[in-house]
Amino acid sequence: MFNFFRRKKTLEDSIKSTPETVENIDNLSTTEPPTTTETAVQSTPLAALSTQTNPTITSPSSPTDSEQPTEATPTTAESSGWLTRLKKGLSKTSSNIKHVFVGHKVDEALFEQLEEALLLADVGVPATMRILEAVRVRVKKERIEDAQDVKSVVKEELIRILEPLEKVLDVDTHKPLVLMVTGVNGAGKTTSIGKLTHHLQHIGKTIILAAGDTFRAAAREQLAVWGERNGVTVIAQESGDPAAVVFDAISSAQAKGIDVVIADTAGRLPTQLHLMDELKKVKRVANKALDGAPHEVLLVIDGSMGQNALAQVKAFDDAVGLTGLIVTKLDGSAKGGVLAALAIDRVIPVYFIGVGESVNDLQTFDAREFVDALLDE
Ligand SMILES: Nc1nc2c(ncn2[C@@H]2O[C@H](COP(=O)(O)OP(=O)(O)O)[C@@H](O)[C@H]2O)c(=O)[nH]1
Ligand SMILES: [Mg+2]
Repeated sequence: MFNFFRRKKTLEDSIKSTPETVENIDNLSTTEPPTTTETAVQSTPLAALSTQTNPTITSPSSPTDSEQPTEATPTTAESSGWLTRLKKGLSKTSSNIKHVFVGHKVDEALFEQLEEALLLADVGVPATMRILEAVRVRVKKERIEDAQDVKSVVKEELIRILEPLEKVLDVDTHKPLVLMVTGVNGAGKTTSIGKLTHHLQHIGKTIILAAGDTFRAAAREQLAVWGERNGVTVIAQESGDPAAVVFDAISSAQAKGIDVVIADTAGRLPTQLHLMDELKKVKRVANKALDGAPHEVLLVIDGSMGQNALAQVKAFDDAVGLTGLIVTKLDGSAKGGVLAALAIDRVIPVYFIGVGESVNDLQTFDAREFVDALLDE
């Protein structure tokens, strides 16, 4: 039985403060760490980006509008408004599914429409079949005759499917904790790092960011803007090897007693095998810098990518062994059902969901809250 009065989790609740054992990521380390010069960049103020020792990065020009993170306005209204944005984002899917239950008898036609609505919502075939099977069994067993009661069964089934994805990000077991953030271009990696930095600071953690997207100068600058906004150090290099940047960032964090290193990486498609190999190298080199690092390998996926997201999860997981997901843009055109498809395909925890572009728009994933946003009136 579900607890309908469960307290809403806050982001702070979701970040574990009690240490517990964390699985060690495979030690793939074989290569020598790259030798690089210290390139720590204090990111405040942005206009005066300067290296602490050997400057190897020049002051970046202002990012373009499209790269500029949205100004943070952490007002109470905003922090309570994220659920509204999530609901709005999911509203099309929501109305498609809810429509099935309006003015309908509980019969075969209803089941067929439900199946169609779930498939259209990106729930995918296996999860849709599982929900339909459960609904049919319960309708028969409990002699359900009201379509609204069928909706309640669908909700319960969806929650049952999604609950295994709920997991708390443990930020206390390792120091420094090293998070490596991966994904395709435009998924929301850098933005999510900015938001996560803000929230980790809020619970008293110190952070260093590693600008591991070394392909584009604009990518470094975008991270530097987030660094400036949050007042944290960004380790960057003008060009070259993302593994070297991550190595430097971890070494710097160790030297300065920093709690968390978050490594950004360049967007890549799973089909770009050489780039996937580069990611494996970043991981190996992180492990050279600190045994056991990276402690978390996160994949950021755009929630509106539908079934494509499944392929991304599989490919990145096979390549670098994912420990968690961040699903972004659920405030936009995402259909939402992809989370159920993910939960059936490969259970990788969804640590956070992105529900907007500003600093407070990162929330923990709560299955019940999500399903309520999808199917409640
Ligand atoms: N609406 C919305 N936009 C987002 C979200 N997360 C990221 N974005 C936007 O998606 C675009 C790409 O984000 P970015 O972090 O640069 O992606 P990256 O290439 O993976 O680093 C930017 O315009 C972000 O503002 C989100 O949760 N909701
Ligand atoms: Mg980026």
